[in-house]
Amino acid sequence: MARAGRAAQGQARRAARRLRYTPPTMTVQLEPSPAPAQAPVSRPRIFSGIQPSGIVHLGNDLGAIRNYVMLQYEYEAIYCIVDYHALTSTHDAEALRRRTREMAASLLALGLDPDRCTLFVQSHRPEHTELMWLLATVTPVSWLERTPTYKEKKQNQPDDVNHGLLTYPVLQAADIAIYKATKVPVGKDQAAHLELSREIVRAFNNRYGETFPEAEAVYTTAPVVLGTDGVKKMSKSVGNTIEILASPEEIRRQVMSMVTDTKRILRSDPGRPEVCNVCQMHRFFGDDWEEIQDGERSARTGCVDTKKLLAQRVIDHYAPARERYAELMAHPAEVDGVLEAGADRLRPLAQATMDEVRARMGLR
Ligand code: AQP
Repeated sequence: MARAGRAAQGQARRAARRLRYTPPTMTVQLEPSPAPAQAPVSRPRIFSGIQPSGIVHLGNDLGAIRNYVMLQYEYEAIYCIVDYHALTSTHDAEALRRRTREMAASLLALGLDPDRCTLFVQSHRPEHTELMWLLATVTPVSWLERTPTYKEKKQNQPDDVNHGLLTYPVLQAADIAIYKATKVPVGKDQAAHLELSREIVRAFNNRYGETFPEAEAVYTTAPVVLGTDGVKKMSKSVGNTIEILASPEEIRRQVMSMVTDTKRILRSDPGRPEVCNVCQMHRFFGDDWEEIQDGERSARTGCVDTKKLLAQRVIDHYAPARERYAELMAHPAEVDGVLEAGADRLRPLAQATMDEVRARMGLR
């Protein structure tokens, strides 16, 4: 009886368990399961720096800034006003402060959008100089001494051959490496510097393990832009610039001072547009540059006509930017706010790289 009772209890428990188990009811017919969710696609990071020179010249825009603007839509773009670099030739504190803001306003006026890119001032992220020191310890002095710009600067400012002039490329390497940027929009005049940056990070990676990518240059279609003298690279320190945000009168004066084909003496002489700097610049300011070149070649047009046309086109092209620039300069707090927000946004990135580098080098 007792055995029969235990058996009955066991049956009851099993029945109860069966009752508790309610098979799930399929209320919705499921579609085939979707592909696994993907992480948001992160955009490759680019970095570029520009000196706070106070003026933006045609070389800057054709060689680099046009690309800054275009690439901000495609990349995670970081643009830096490199005031530490400027200290190698500028020692006027007030001028440096003013020019830094002017450069920021110029870049914003030319199309940088703080919602699409990060614009900041180099000295607001002091990690740049810390990394520079660490990279300096893997950089042979001979690499720096052979840099063409160092040789040039030594000639241009013989009374001020400071250590910063020599170390300049190491700071450039640090600027790029600290954000692990993989691309660098620069003018073709910077090709040697960028190669040196790649060599420096390669030397670091070889010694301490793969840490930094070797960033590649991104060039515009423009060659190294020649100055108004038609011989040297357009450059502030040479004084052969066309200042694109200057007044129309100033732009006209600068363009009209341009040296054209030196062998074309008379108006009736056929010109050589392939060596004429003015004809070459027309390529960037209209679709009719071949016609313009043809006019020069056949002496249908004179150099003065071609220069007047170029001056007008440069003035017209930059008129909206000139207006925006004036507005921004009338609201300096807004410009400064963009720069501060930019430096703040970059803090975690810069600090993470420094943590990694210090650990690799045995500093922590
Ligand atoms: N002439 C140029 N042709 C093409 N690209 C140029 N860039 C400068 N000049 C030319 C590009 O502009 C960006 C900013 O460079 P930077 O800050 O080195 O330029 P900068 O100081 O305005 O150059 P300068 O005038 O030559 O300065 P100084 O006289 O002080 O040395 C870079 O991407 C550069 O390639």
